Amino acid sequence: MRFLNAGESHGPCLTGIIEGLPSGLEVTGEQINNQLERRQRGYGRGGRMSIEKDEITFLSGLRFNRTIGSPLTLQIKNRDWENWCKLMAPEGICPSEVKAVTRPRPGHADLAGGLKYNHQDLRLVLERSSARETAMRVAVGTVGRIIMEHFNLKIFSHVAAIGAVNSPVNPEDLPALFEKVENSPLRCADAQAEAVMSEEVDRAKAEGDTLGGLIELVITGVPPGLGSHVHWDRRFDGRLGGALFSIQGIKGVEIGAGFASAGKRGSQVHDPLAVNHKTGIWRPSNRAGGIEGGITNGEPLIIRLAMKPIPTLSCPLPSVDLNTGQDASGALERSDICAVPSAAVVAEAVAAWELAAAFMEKFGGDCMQELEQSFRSYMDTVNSRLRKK
Ligand code: EPS
Repeated sequence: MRFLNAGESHGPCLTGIIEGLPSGLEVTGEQINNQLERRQRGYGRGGRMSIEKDEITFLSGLRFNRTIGSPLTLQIKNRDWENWCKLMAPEGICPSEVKAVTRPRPGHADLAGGLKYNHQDLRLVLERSSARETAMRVAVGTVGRIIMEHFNLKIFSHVAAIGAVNSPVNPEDLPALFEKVENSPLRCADAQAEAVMSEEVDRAKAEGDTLGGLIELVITGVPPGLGSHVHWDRRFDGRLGGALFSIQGIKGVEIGAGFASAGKRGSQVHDPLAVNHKTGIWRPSNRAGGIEGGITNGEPLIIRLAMKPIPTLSCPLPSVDLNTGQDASGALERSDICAVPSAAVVAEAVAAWELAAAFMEKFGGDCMQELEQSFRSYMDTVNSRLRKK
């Protein structure tokens, strides 16, 4: 299963095409729209989110809410296009009111992208590097999530820190705290920490600055056996980590005990196995975070992501004007102060997609019945080997 997506932040729309879906999967616009709405929430977003109300349109691959096996084409219109249709017109000549962006924002793709593609107007970079693209990744990831939920996998996320303000919530408690997290504008289940986080966002805004933070993901119900130890590019930690790293602003990905395990002894890090005569072979701890040897091991996936502060600052950092070669400050663009809660929803979708792709690879089939049969027969073998009744 694979996908492509396209679309500029202020272009007419975002488009996604998924190829390799089994037929007979029930998909509704409402399921995708709910996830798109979750991504648009969050304290700290800028003016753009009051313009957009992301909604999915299906252009192919679905009939009466069932996939038919052909490529599924998804579209999200950009409402802001109305304000940009002249400045971003796909055809015609450049109107005189277009002002080229020539002062790269430090930390943004502006300069590196402008050099690589030889663009004089850095807008041609920022339009596609923008996190607007993540709306389509959530839509595509939701289709993966629908497959995963069909097989009882559940995906949770929360914000573990905004800037230097930490939440005391343990990721393993997330399933029980789901409602609190969902109702929190910062995706933080602890009211006290959330209040301090909000103040921190207000302070950054007042000072023309931005904030990053930490996100934690927990995925339950993952069967053992996704990914493989036999070849580097089939290792699930590598694939999941790579996909999560591709989310705008993500600078660190940890699985399980991650960086902390480097300073400990093996006996303190690895998860012993035990046998319970009623429920079978199990692990009393999950420091591995659900992956061993590049393969899911049947424990919940526990993943931690570090997001850097957004590089568009309303008090910009020093830069250089590429037109004049003189010192200048970085370009001013409308942006967010903090997008960590939205990035958490994006991370859920990206992880769901990677799981669904690995799931399709392992269990395969062209239709849902084949997928279900293959999964059931494999799980019967696994459960008997683990002595689970
Ligand atoms: C973004 C800048 C802002 C954000 C945008 C990401 O957009 P604009 O330049 O239109 O104000 O709102 O995020 C989204 C549009 C979105 O849907 O999440 C950036 O520079 O990355």
